[in-house]
Amino acid sequence: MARLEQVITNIVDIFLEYADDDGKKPQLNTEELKKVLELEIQSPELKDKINAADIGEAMEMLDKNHDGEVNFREFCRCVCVLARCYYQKKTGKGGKKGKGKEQEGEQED
Ligand SMILES: [Ca+2]
Ligand SMILES: [Ca+2]
Repeated sequence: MARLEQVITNIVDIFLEYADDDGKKPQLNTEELKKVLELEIQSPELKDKINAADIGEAMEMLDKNHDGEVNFREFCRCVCVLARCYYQKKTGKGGKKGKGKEQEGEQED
């Protein structure tokens, strides 16, 4: 499989594996979110970015529609935030505006 395809299928597979809601709409509750952040993110820089130690804070940051769970769309945003964080670290570019407050629908580049 091509590399980008691997990334895409991994994102979907990881989400579904941890969401674990057989039959129902797959969502990550607090416990599931904690697990996925703890087990699937190892690098300290990225762990810093999303505070898995304070899972309430992480949930608040990711749960954009405030239903108490992380759906796939919200999970994708999380991955995107982490990817940008890594990109910035690697290139020193794409400095954040608005002091870490992610704006819904922002598409700049
Ligand atoms: Ca679930
Ligand atoms: Ca939500």
